[in-house]
Amino acid sequence: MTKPFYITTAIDYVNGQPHLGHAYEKIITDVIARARRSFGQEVFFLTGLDEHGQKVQQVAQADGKTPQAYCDGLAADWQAFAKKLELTNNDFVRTTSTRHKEFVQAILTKLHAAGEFYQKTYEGFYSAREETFLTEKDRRPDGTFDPAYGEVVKLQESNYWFKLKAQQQWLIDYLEANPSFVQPDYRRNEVLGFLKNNELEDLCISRPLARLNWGIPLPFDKDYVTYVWFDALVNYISIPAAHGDKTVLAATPNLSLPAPADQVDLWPADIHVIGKDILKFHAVYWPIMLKAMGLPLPKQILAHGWWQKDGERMSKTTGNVIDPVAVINEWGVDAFRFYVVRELAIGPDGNWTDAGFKARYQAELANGLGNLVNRSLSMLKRYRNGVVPARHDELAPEAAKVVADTQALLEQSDLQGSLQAIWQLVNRANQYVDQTKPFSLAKDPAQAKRLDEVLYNLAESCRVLAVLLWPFIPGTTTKIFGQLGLPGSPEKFAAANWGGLQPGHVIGEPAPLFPRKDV
Ligand code: ME8
Repeated sequence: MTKPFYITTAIDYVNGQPHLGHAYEKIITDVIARARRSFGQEVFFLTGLDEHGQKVQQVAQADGKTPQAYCDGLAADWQAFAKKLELTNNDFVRTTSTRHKEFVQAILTKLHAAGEFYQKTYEGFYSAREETFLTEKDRRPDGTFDPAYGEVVKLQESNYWFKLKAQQQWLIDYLEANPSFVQPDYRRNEVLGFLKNNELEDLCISRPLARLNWGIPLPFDKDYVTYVWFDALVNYISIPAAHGDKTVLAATPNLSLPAPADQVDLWPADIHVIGKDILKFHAVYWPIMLKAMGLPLPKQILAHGWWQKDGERMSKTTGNVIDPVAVINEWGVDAFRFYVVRELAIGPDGNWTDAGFKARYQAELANGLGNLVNRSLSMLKRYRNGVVPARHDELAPEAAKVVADTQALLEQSDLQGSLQAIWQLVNRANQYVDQTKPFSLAKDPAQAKRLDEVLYNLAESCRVLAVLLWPFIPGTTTKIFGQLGLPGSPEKFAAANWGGLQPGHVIGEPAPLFPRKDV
């Protein structure tokens, strides 16, 4: 059996409600997962929550709850959010679960026994918001720290450190030899630049209980909990282990949890989808951790950019936020999924404007795709009682090109490019209606054959579009199939080949897909 395609998202801190940035990352990952499934690949898609650390402990305290009660309450909201986005994740990790905590402890025990850690006292600066130590080098030219670090406090404490210094060169070599390991290219160059121009500091992997108790206890020293990032990154292998991943289990013979009866083959991950701000953790610390554990590296780290709203950083304090749930309730989940993927390529930063969202809804969804499907099927219903005429291939070559282009772009996870390619067919088919004027042909009995041809090309284009668009807007494409009188969902990419609609087949009832709104 071939190895499933294993794809993950970052796991989100549960210190509030999900926002646009979280939604975006989960949606692009879901589109890639669905696209791979539609190609016939088995996929394992993992997402979830990062529940430990000082940030979570602080908000729980402010809320008058224990951290666990606080996380349990919010985890339900986040899981409901994943459903609202129509994510097809195969599992949902919570880092407070036993299966994850026990696994992290097994890893720590193994690395400790292998001499990878040492204890030392550190004096310096600490940012709770970023859960990280800072040095003089992190100061800006004016002597202050970037406000992104939040409050920075000076502290002195004894901790366990993970030896990284000796790892610098092989990682540079690896990044240079494997251009697709970090994508897009400019992010890879950023990592290489960092590694070539800085000496890698050892990584502090503990926090003293006296300062923070909301974490996984170090198995070899009861006075400490595990640094939240060390805990969080391990989710990418703790969950495969819980599913019986043979590679991961072979590297953790000391794991006390019983292994499942059936083995699976997930690790290494095919893609870790993450935001640009956590690139160093994934492209520097994580590979080094994996190497120390004796595990292969993930095949790709795909870093997306950040969303702003109206040109400014989103912030709860200023109220400059997008509530994805409110947008979805008003416009539908597919309008939201479509907009974020179409608006922003995976890589650069994006900017949400309400006007931009409404403009795409109106032009591309309502007037573009929606109008095409509605008028194509309504005319087939009106002029031919909904019975599909004989096959005709006038638009077949153009459709075939769009299908091939879309497949190639999806294989490279170029989702925005795929939608652009697919819209070439939407636009071409709409133009075809305007050029062939089926409403005029219908008035002339001598044009009956030509009208049949046009109606077939239009209905078949709608079917092909439903197949191509399924990973992006699954609910809408299932509706298109329903209106075409076809069963189920257009889940199989192979069905995008021209000629699937059979002559004599009777379609269902046309209905608007994207109601026009007065905006
Ligand atoms: O970093 N636009 O969690 P997190 C786009 N728990 N993406 C955004 C964004 C924005 N405005 N804001 C956040 C963490 N993100 C860790 C991850 S993984 C082992 C641990 C993205 O809740 C961000 O880049 O702060 C990250 O990929 C994800 O949301 C979770 O961010």
